[in-house]
Amino acid sequence: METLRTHPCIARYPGNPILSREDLPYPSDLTFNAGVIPWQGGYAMVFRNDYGYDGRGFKGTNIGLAFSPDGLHWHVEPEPVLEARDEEVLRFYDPRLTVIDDDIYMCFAADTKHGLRGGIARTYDLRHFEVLSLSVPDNRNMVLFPEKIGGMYMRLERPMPVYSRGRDRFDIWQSESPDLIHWGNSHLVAAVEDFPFANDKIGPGAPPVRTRAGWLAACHAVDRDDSRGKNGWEEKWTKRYCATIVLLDLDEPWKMIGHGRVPLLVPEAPYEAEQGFRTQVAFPTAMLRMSDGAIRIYYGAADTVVALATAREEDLIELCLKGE
Ligand code: BMA
Repeated sequence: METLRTHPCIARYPGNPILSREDLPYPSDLTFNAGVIPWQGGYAMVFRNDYGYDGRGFKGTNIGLAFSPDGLHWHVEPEPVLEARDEEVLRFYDPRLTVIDDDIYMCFAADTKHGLRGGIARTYDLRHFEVLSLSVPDNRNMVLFPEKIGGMYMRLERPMPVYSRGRDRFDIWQSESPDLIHWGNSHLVAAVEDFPFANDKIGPGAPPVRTRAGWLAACHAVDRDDSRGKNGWEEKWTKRYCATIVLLDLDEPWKMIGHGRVPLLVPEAPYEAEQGFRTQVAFPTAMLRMSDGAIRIYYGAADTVVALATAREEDLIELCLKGE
């Protein structure tokens, strides 16, 4: 795979990473993949925390909660807010947050004894979660649109059809629901082959943001190179996760108006490419539209920390429309 470069419209926050294990008052090895929303005049974040690494695996995963006055500096609450304690569900992870009509929803992945499931939960305080729906396996990387479209709730998702598509040829789909419980009327939105720099799989990243030109949604796009050997803590890690961006029709969000044909954010900084558990990972999970025309993109870096990058909304639209 050729050398990939981060798009010039991206500026990494100089204070990266914005959250790491050192910030947590409870056991943590990896603090990453976070949902972020405006909250009570500031910002709230839920994030994935993997803990208890013994050289081979982790003892567990929980979801942590943090607050910030500016979205840059974060204070972590004393205890995690969610952890699976169930015979069937092994863990919850990769939370994404969306506010719809003043209600807060968290999409999450759930590893269960019988497959990977995508879930949606409602919360009023970010501490108590009512699970509304869990997909059939295998599905994850769900994100909700922040408003109903044509009277229906909308989500992007990433089913994993191993049997029919071959290993890891996974695409982005959209489904709709009248009540956030029953989902259907699904469409293919974007396929791996739409992204020349990906040869493996793609998936939704951040819940979409409304713009004048369409819904902007940051996604991940993966290239795999089996010659990549030891990277990070594992013996072998052959994938690279770049962030990319797509622009979807405002009224028919399964229609892609445009998308990046070059990556948006390539793991290059030391905390993305060199340090941590799985090097070469930039995994976007949240986007905020700021009042000054900037879009903030929060992403997991190296599956180890939470990082932040910004771009002008108009530059992201142009990138999608031109492809580069
Ligand atoms: C995906 C998920 C994410 C993770 C990413 C990179 O398949 O497991 O949680 O950040 O891989 O390792």
